[in-house]
This record gives sequence, C-alpha cells and structure tokens, in this order.
Amino acid sequence: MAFEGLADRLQNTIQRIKGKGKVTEQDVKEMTREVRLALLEADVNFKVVKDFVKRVKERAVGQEVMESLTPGQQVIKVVKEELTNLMGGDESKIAVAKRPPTVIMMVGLQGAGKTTTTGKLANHLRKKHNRKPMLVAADVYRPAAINQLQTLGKQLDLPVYAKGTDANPVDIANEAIAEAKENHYDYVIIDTAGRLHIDGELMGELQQIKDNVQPDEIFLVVDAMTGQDAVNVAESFDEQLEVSGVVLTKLDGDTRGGAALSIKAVTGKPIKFAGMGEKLDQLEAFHPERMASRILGMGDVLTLIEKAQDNVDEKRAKELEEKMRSASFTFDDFLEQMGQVRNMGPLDELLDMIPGANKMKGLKNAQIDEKQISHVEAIIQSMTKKERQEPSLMNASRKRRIAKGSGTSVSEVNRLLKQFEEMKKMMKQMSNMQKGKKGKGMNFPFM
Ligand SMILES: Nc1nc2c(ncn2[C@@H]2O[C@H](COP(=O)(O)OP(=O)(O)OP(=O)(O)O)[C@@H](O)[C@H]2O)c(=O)[nH]1
Ligand SMILES: [Mg+2]
Repeated sequence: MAFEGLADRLQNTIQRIKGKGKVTEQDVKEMTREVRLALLEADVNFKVVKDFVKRVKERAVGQEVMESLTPGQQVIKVVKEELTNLMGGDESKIAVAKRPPTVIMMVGLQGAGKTTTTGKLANHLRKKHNRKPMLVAADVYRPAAINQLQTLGKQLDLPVYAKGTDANPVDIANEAIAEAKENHYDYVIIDTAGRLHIDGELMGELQQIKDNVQPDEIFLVVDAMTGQDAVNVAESFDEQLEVSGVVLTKLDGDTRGGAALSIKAVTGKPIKFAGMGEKLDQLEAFHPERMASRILGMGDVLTLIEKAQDNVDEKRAKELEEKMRSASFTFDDFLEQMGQVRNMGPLDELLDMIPGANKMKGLKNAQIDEKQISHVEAIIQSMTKKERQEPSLMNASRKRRIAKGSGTSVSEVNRLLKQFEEMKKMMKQMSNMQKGKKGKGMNFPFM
C-alpha cells in the first residue's frame, strides 16, 4: 500500500488516544512526538513536519478538543484534517479549455513515468470523462520513446501524433494540436523528454513548447520513490515552468514515499493523480481526504465503491446476490463473483479501503493470500459442470481427481467444500434476518 510504514506508525499512535475520555496536554505531547517521528521516518521534509506538528498541537489542546464529548476521537479528526490539508485540501480537477482541444503537457525527470502516465491519463479521460484524447510524441531524442508511446496508443486504440526524431518538439506539438482540432479530439496530451537531472537545455526546450502551445495544464510527473530529491525537483520545475499540478507515480511501491507528501506543502501545487502500478488503468484521481483516511486506517469506502462500479457488472452482481439469498448459489457463481472482485485490484490494496480491515490483516491467520485464492479458482475449474452445480455429488474419487487436476490436495478440496457449505448456510441465515429490508449493496462473501 502507499505510505505503508507511515500508516502503520500513525495508526498505532492514534489507536492509543482514540478512546480517551479526557485528553491532557501530556497526551497530546506524547502523540505529536510520535506523529513527528513517524513523518520524519517516512521521509517527509523536516520543515513540513515541524509546521504540521505545530498545527496539530495547537488544535489538539484547543477548545474544539477540550469541549468535545469524545476528545480522543476529536484529536484524531484534527490529525486527519491536517493530513488532508498537507496533501492538498480540496480535490482537484482537470482543466477544460473554452475552445477544444484542452492541451496537457507532461514534464518530469527521466524515468519518472511521463510516457506511461500520458497513456493512463488518456485512458482515464476517455473512460471517466467520455473524452476523445490524442497523444503526442514530443520526446524526439530516442526513437524508443516514440515507439513506447505508439505502443500505448495501440493498446488503448487512441491516435498518437508522431513525426520521428528529426522534427522539432514545438512544431510537433503545434501540428498535433491543429490536427486534433480538425478531427475533433478534445484533449491533446504532450509527452516530453526527460533528463537525469534538471538541466538548462531541457528546461529551455520545455519553456519553448509551453510558450508556443500555451497548455491548459502542465503536469509534473514525480516518482514517489525518489525521496527528498523529489521535492527539490518539483521546486525547480515549478520555478521554471509554473506547473499546474503533480502526478505522483509508483505509489504502489514499498518505499516510504513521504517526500511526496511534502510536495504540496513546498510548491503549493496540488497532487492531481497517483500512479498505482504499471498497467494503463492503474491511475487514481488523488483525493487528499480519502488518502488521509486510508493512511489513518479509516478505510476509503468511496474509492472502493467506485472501483466496484467500474469493474463489477451491476446487473450480474444483483443476480448473484439473489442466488445467494435463495441458496441456489453454485460454484460457478462463486467463481464468477471471485473474478469480479479480483478485477478490482490486488486484495491487500482493496483491504486498505475497508475501514478497520487493516487490523484484520495484522492477524497472521486472517491474512488473505492471493495464492490461496488462485488455489480456490483452480479447484473449482477442475470440477465438472455437474459438480459445480451439485457439490453433494462429491465423493472420494471425484475429490482425488479434482485435487490432481488443480495441483492441490484432497484436504484443500475438502476445506473449500466445507467453506462453501458454511457460506451458503450463513447467507441463508443472513437473508432470513434481513427479510423485508433487502440491502442494495453487493455481497462478497469471502471478503
Ligand atoms: N510500479 C509502477 N511503475 C510505474 C508507474 N508509472 C510508471 N512506471 C514504470 O516506470 C518506468 C518508467 O516509465 P516511463 O513512463 O517510461 O517514464 P518516462 O518519464 O517517460 O521516462 P523517460 O521518457 O525516459 O524520461 C516504466 O517501467 C513504467 O512501467 C507506477 O505508477 N507504478
Ligand atoms: Mg518517456
């Protein structure tokens, strides 16, 4: 998960103050000391940490906490609000030009993820905003860079404007915009070249592109894994180009990532998106409030619901739910439901979005293991059609066959059969209990 270490430490800290009926100055002092250490350890800029802790302290010993009926919870609310502010306060949007196309220019150091994010952003604009984007290959220094963007364009089935390595990036950008106008593309996303370090020549070129095409947005792409350097890079790019927003990439990585949290505080520029993986759909709109909630272990139900809406066929989900209630739920249905959930993303990432689930993850035995789940899939896939509909058919020889076919063991097959029966029983009980007030939501029994 993004900011895992920070999340662990902060959650431990706030856990201790949560239930307190009275919060003394000493409590606040202890808590803020730990918060300070957690942030520093996560590589958040020390000045940013200092300001952050000062604000939390002021508010936590102030009236809003002391006069609250639940001071412990109120302190946590303060921490959450300040963490949200640190990451940017209100959620940010993408500009829309008065006259299309809206032009977005991607800038950043080498390897930060500009080209990948160009593809992801185009995909996002089309899928979530119903837009028609065009990609522009303005990194003319390496033929491979152009090929990379063209490959992404093919995968997405979106046009890529390219003119090889001899053309000048300013001309390419201008011509691409003219072509987009003519063909009614409403977004133009320009992928530019990167360098290993901030370098005058590159900045000059980016400046030229900017002056010529007057982009509506300049997104600075920053690798969240680069630590404190990320902050300096962001500062220089912003000084020279006045970027309009930041895209943090590789937030799926294991590193501390805290430096990234300083970017907003240092540059004042909002984080607009977060890259959560290499795949083209692994870009999330960055919502500071939701991220703060995730970091503090309060879950992120909104994102979870959005993911479900994007990836789960709602009609089928309703049908499956009906089946579960009526106990006609088969292994085929189970398999389908598992597939729908898996489409939503890696399970441990999903768990971070469920309030309180991180505690569950902490218990060793409750750990949800991707490998275990693929075993379950393999077992079901090794059943015949009939067996999937009527698990009662299962006898010793069938079980042996299934275990062999799925590369598992008879005891694993037995366990799944037992779990499935128990699940069905439970679903039936629950639906009896809920009779009359049918829930609208979707049920994922194994989550
Ligand atoms: N895990 C992970 N990998 C990412 C993410 N974004 C980009 N990458 C990977 O980072 C590497 C570099 O990405 P590019 O998009 O080529 O970076 P770039 O900024 O265009 O690099 P240059 O063109 O060389 O300046 C690729 O292997 C990407 O797959 C992300 O959010 N998560
Ligand atoms: Mg590139």
